[in-house]
Amino acid sequence: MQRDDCLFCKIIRGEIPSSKVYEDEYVYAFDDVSPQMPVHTLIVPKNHYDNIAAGIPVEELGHLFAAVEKVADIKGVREQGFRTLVNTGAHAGQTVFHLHVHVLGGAPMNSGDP
Ligand code: D5M
Repeated sequence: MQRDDCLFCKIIRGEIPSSKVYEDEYVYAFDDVSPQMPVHTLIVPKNHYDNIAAGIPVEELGHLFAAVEKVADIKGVREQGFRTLVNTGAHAGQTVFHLHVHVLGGAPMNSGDP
């Protein structure tokens, strides 16, 4: 299920443009509009969940994280390594309330990096 008023649901539906990296039956992946690293891609489930603490079924969660490996391959960061990050709620600084996995890489990261 998607939401009419959700930014990432609109991206999945193609109503807002995005730089697509990968798509399958369960997930859509696109480059972050404000990259924090040379590689910064977001992977979202096609069904809407506000965040990882909003009842996503384990099967969909599996598909979401299975896509991390595919995105890392496509973006060429699998060998060097990369960071995956999921912000949940206010204290974590979540700004878009559609569950998304950040895939960050392309350069060595320090403790202050995202
Ligand atoms: O991260 C939300 C992320 O979503 C943040 O890194 C910017 C990104 N963002 C916001 N709008 C867009 C569009 N339109 N395209 C691509 N990326 C976008 P959070 O974990 O919620 O802080």
